[in-house]
Amino acid sequence: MFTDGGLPEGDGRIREKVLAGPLGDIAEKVLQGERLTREEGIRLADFPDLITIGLMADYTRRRCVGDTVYFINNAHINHTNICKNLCRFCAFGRKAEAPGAFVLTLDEIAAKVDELKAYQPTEVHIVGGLNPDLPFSYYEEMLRIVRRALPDAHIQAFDAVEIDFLAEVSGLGVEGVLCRLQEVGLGSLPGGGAEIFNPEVRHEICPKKISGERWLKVHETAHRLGLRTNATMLYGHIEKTADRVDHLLKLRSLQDKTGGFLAFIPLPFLPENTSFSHLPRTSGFDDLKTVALARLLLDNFLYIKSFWIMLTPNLAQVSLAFGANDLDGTVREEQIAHDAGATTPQYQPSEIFLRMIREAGRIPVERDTIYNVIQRCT
Ligand code: V47
Repeated sequence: MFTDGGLPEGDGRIREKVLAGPLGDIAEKVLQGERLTREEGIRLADFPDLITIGLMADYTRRRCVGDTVYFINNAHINHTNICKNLCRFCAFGRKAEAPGAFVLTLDEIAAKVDELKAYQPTEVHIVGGLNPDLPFSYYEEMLRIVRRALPDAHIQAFDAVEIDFLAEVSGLGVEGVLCRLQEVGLGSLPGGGAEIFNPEVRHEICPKKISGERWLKVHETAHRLGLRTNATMLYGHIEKTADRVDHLLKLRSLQDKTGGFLAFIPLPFLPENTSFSHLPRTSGFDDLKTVALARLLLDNFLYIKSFWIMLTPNLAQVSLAFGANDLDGTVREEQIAHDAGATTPQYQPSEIFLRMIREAGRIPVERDTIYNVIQRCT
């Protein structure tokens, strides 16, 4: 057991720990590559022995996706923080008249992407607030500007919540908006806005946001149109274990149906400057267990991404031993996490990713957004 590319043969301690322990039945299923149930997910998530869960997640990671760990040379742009939803967990969104509210003009966006030319990012990642003053033409023109300046970069832009908003603003519907944005360069959708699908939790943390069902519908529509998308889960606020598991299982079901998701990114809640600033930050223990849980339940997702900006580089690196196989990217400028108290830098050069990944005994690969290999850094 745990021998084929997994753990050292004959390590009785580990066998005893995992197979003869209270999660032995789940470990057997993991070894057989069998799908885990909701109840098993809840048992895993509630089980205090992080190492046991980590061993299973690492085994699954190695068997399913091997030793490659991905990173990307990308750049984030946040075009506005004015938002009509003002989610209670979010420190980034503002009312138009609030201090610090901003909208980048199209000229400012042009100047920003011009600056990016020097770094030749292979991805430009764009997300912002739901700003009622911006016409649909602003979004189309923004993508044209990025495409003109960086014709080879993949544009990953506008999460499902923004797409739903644009469908309303433009009167084009979700499919209409996605087609129009595809025509001007949209390549894929980021995974934000998923939060936690449970409607009661959603009502408490983001009462004005589209429902989880609607979020899933937007992704399903995108997948039907040939757009790949990512998925996230915001954890560590008021949700319960079962809410996390149910969230992951909803993503797994949609992935069974469409196969359109690329990466899953667990996002630890950062409480500063939010309505939940009284809550503590997530613990390293919980962060690693959440990565492992995602790897074990999301058996149809190839990429479990640890977003180093929110997780910290150190924990993101350790998460490579708990099921993760992607560290996201260079980023360069980030506001959503930093407004909520992230103390990480906003930029990390490729060399740091190489070191983080090699130190973990894995093979660094620079990828593009849809996981084509740009460079295998052996
Ligand atoms: O949609 C907002 C979350 C998301 C907070 O798709 C918060 O590859 C923690 O989605 N604490 C934006 N999280 C970031 C995001 C993302 C990041 C990196 C890669 C990808 C990808 C997507 O951040 C928001 C929201 O879910 N968020 N406020 C907060 N206080």
